[in-house]
Amino acid sequence: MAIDLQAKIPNNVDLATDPKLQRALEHWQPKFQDWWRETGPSDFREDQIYLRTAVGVGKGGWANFDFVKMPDYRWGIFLAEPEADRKIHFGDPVGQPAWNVVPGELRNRLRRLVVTQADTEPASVEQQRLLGHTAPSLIDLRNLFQVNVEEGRHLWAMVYLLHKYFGADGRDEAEDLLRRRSGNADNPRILQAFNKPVQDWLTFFCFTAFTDRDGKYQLAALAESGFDPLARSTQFMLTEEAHHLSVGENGVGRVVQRTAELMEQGTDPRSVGAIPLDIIQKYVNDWSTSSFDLFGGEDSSNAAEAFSCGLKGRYREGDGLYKDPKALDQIYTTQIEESGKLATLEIPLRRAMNALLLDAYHADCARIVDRWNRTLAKHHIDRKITLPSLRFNRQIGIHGGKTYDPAGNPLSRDEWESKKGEWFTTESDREYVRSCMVRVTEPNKFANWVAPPAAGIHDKPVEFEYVKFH
Ligand code: BYC
Repeated sequence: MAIDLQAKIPNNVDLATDPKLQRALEHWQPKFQDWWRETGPSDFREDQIYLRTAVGVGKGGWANFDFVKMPDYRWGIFLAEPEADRKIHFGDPVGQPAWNVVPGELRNRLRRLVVTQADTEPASVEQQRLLGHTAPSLIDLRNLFQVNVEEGRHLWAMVYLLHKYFGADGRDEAEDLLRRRSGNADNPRILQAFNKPVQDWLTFFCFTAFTDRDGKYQLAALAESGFDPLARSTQFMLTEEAHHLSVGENGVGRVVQRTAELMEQGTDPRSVGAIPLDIIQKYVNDWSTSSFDLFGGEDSSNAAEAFSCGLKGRYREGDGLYKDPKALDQIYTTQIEESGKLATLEIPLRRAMNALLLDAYHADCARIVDRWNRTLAKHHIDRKITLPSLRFNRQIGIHGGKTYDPAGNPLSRDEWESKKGEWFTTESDREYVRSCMVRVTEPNKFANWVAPPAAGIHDKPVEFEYVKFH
């Protein structure tokens, strides 16, 4: 696939051969830049940041690392290489050639999926807008901005699909994506977790550990899609997403490590501006459970339709993990509170696609929490971070509105109310965490609440000057 890096919009989709589409996207470009100025990282515009920019999609050599001022970042449109004669590999149309145009009857459903995916990208940039001012180190500041610019690129990836395949409706949707605002009462972002405030770095690390991880699973399910341009867009987005997840996993891990080091030497973390384990646990409770909600209902006719018509597959569907590509005549079994006790609930498999994806996600979250717990054990701390049950604190789906403890045992509403202060942050916890957020701007220096990372970025050491202030 030809890569055009000199074009106004860098791309590997032959934009130059489609002048109408090119014009439409070039018309959207300044609006995107206005949106970035208005709601993207506040300040830091003149600073040189050591950033990765996508310049192609080939394995091993897809990105360039260099100093860039964020407003000059080259947001481009890149789709993974096409696979010759690709066939749809799940749902009712299994075995048919993958689509390169949108089948008319699937248009609305597909547009809804693309818009929902797209909406999360600018939302996260808006949520993280002010964090640069309290970055605990230069490398963390750089990582924040790396995540932000790439979420901006993911918006471009989805807006390309809207413009190219959805005509005037798609162009309207692309405009609306720049109009909605995270947390705005009148015009909020679509999914709930993307309207929550992200005001401190422990939240940022939990967000990138848990909420970006939802991104990984949703993108992976869309990368199975029978609509080939969506599959190829999301495949390449996953390549960039891996770094965002490591920022979160390692970020929380470094907070845990710092707290563990202090506890091991008998110092109360609070006495030195570091974060006690019980507060870390409360943040984990909050962000893991609001990320569970991002999977939609466990029993969902939307999810059944998206699977049946070949638009959204199961996690790693293409790797042959599942016996029946049609997922017919099978039952998904789970447990739900009924009259104060757990009872078995059976859901036809096709309707349980969100639940299946959520199970895979939960297992992945358990893996990262285990890793944090190994750090505690290494420092001889006899405590653990726990990942809540999928039933805990749910607003969406079969458990929405029911009350369970973090292990998933049913509780009365009164018990829940009396315990919730132990499980979720209070204003004073959040205020304490905010008070720890001191800005550090010297290379190789770190705020006292977070350990340095184990490694630097690309081929640079941790002590490298990742941001050069103007
Ligand atoms: N909040 O049938 P249901 C990422 C709505 S993150 C508010 O149960 P469905 C990223 C739902 O829209 C990945 N509303 O579930 C991370 C539906 O409304 P409509 C983003 C919610 O439709 C960090 C109704 O409830 N990508 O990339 O199968 C930084 C009934 O829904 C919520 C995607 O999500 C909620 N939590 O599943 C940057 C992939 N949950 O349509 C980026 C595309 C559900 O009846 N989206 N609702 O008005 C989808 O696949 C599906 O839309 C969902 C919902 C999985 C989100």
